[in-house]
Amino acid sequence: MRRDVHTLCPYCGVGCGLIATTDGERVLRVRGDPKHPANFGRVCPKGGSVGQTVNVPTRLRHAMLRERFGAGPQIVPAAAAVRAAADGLRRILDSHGPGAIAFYLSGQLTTESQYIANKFAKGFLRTNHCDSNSRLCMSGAAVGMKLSFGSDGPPTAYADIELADAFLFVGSNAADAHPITFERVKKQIEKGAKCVVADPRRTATAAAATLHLPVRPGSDLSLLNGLLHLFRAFGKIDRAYVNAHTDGWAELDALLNAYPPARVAADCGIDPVDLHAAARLLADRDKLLTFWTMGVNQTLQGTFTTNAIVNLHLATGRIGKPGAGPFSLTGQPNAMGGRDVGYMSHTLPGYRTVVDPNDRAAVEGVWGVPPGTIRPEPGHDAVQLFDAVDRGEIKAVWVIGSNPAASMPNLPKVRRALERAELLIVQDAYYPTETTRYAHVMLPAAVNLEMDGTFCNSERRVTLMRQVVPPPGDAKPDWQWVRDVAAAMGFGRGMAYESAAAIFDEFARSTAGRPNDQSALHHKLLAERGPQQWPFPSMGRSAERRYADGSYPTATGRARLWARDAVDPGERPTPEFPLLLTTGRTLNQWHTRTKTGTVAQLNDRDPGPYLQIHPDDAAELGVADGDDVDVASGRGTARSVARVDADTSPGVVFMPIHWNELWGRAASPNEATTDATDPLSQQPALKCCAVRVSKVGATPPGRVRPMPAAEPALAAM
Ligand SMILES: Nc1nc2c(c(=O)[nH]1)N[C@H]1C(S)=C(S)[C@@H](COP(=O)(O)OP(=O)(O)OC[C@H]3O[C@@H](n4cnc5c(=O)[nH]c(N)nc54)[C@H](O)[C@@H]3O)O[C@H]1N2
Ligand SMILES: Nc1nc2c(c(=O)[nH]1)N[C@H]1C(S)=C(S)[C@@H](COP(=O)(O)OP(=O)(O)OC[C@H]3O[C@@H](n4cnc5c(=O)[nH]c(N)nc54)[C@H](O)[C@@H]3O)O[C@H]1N2
Ligand code: SF4
Ligand SMILES: [Mo]
Repeated sequence: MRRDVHTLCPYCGVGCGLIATTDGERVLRVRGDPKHPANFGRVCPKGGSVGQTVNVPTRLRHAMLRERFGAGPQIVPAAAAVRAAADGLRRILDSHGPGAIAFYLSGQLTTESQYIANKFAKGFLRTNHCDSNSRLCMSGAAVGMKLSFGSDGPPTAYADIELADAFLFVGSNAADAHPITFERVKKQIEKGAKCVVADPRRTATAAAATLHLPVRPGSDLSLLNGLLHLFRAFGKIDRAYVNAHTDGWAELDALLNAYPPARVAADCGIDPVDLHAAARLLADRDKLLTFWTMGVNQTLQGTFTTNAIVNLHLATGRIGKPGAGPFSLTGQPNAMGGRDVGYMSHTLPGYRTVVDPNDRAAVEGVWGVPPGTIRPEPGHDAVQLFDAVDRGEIKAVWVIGSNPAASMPNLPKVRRALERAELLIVQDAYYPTETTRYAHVMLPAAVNLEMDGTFCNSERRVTLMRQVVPPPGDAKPDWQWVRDVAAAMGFGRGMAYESAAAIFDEFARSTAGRPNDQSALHHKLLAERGPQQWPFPSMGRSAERRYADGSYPTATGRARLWARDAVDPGERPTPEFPLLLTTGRTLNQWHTRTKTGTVAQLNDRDPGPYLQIHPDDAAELGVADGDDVDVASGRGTARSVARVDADTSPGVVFMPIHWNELWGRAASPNEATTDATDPLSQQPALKCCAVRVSKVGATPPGRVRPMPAAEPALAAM
């Protein structure tokens, strides 16, 4: 019996709705959901092929235990793995206290799984060392929006794209990273809208723009202050809006004097004529959307740059109106859900924080735990967390849905930490990954086509996914593993959920009266009425666009204009490390490739790693296209293959993040990247590190190594 099931794409934060056809056992076909407001039936190559990633030899089908680092893993019954995880955590909890236990979660888990893991950590084990890969991703935008608006979460909706007449992309290569959203933007450009892209590389996004500004890495704050300086000169400041709805204009107004076009063009390494043209294009149109992602967030000044982006909109009154506003694009499919449930080391459900006594008390009430249970100090952020493991302070880490041995900066240090962990629990859907090599306990997870649950996308839209096929072997949804380990530790009460729907109900209740109120949402409503945007409060109205009335959830009810002076972008070229390495994505691969690496047509299109380098730099180094190169920083050395290409700026080299240790020794750019972090958001500056590139030896061009297969015994399972 064939049937169609509504689900959604497990890849990017666009959050495309999918319809999967199944015979009950296999995924027969996947297509875009014509009614879903994120994609109206469209899908990109990754979403369209996701059905092929489910039943592959590299799935982790059974639980495994490994006695110590270096020993071979043994397949064990699920109950034995739960026992081992529970006993290990109990031993460490009793002998070293909660501070010795950490969780590292993911924006690729369902809201339900994120919620229960966060609750278990902060409300039962009483450790706030519960962070997530969103720290590497959305932290700068989240902290920046909270400072500017009083709340995280973008104010905009995808429907604004069709209403906009100008677009600014800052550090976003949406054509590759958010392809379906960018398709909509492109249609508007074809209809006459103008588009400016600031990126050190001429990306597919830049190529589709009206104007590309090839800014120097880390110079965006200067650019944004410079644009607002020119808007002011053009008489585009909306005084009425500024007076009625913002605080801080006087300081910002004074700061802008220091950003005349000549200085800004010099800071950014761009032509002053282009700067002027960009300002004109963006000033002359009322309906401006500004998109930003990792080129902003993954810098030492990501929070400040977010503030500066918001300033552009507040100061010109282009916010809370159709077709206008700052639009932070979410990376992972459910990083927004993770922020909603408060899965960062300083946050709690409902956009609350651990440092606020009222917030703690409210969440303790929802969780049914005694007053004073939640600790008041923020836990370690991702970088600090693995540092604490390295120092031996944190002894147990439970990783769910991330691959930190590939995706964290400064990998030599992270690997050392993982080797030292006394108990590493890795809950993943695939095997091997770079991280499973270090795991003592491996718990097999269901993937999204195998379970019920919700994701929340970039426009704050919550979509329900329904199980399409059963998970293989002993794999099960993430929340069930957490529940079962909690029960085995004696924390049954308060954690004994029977369904994802029941967890969602509790989560929804926790948001009542908060900026991200979605207390009237539940699985049944989402099944009957389709995906919904928050706010979705029980008595009030849901809103497609936030802040339409100009009132903000701050103490004064006004938004804050922050005067953010350009700060030192961190690493600069030196004689020893004369080039700047930036890192990022390609259209057909997803992160560490556990999924996309199994799909032939995606690998055909994006077959292998490379180091993009400008012809002038390559000539100076004697590097030719296809040469093996070493990319060295003070921290470590990555090895790649040179792609000589004038689409990157001179002085800036680029490596995609998708090919890591399983592909080839030292293949990951994170061998070299810096783990220095933004002081406000603690997000590492993955986009900018000083490196030296040198040729290793000529190799045949076009060499492609296959994804390593699972161990033969596992492949047969
Ligand atoms: N195909 C695909 N899509 C994805 C993902 C994937 O793995 N594959 N991952 C998803 C996730 S989790 C995320 S976070 C998003 C990321 O989405 P994006 O942020 O759009 O992707 P990146 O390639 O990481 O970086 C974007 C651009 O930032 C530029 N950049 C680097 N430094 C600077 C700078 O200082 N200033 C400016 N203005 N630009 C700079 C880079 O050249 C790069 O083109 O993509 C999501 N979508
Ligand atoms: N140099 C550099 N480093 C970066 C970045 C960069 O731009 N440059 N980007 C950073 C960003 S923005 C991000 S988001 C991170 C991403 O980094 P990671 O989170 O490490 O990337 P993934 O490969 O997506 O890892 C997800 C893991 O979860 C598994 N998985 C998939 N679905 C499920 C599930 O439902 N349940 C469970 N339990 N497991 C599942 C996958 O098999 C995979 O092993 O990388 C960061 N690292
Ligand atoms: S745009 Fe993103 S969400 Fe949509 S199909 Fe592609 S990867 Fe999936
Ligand atoms: Mo991300």
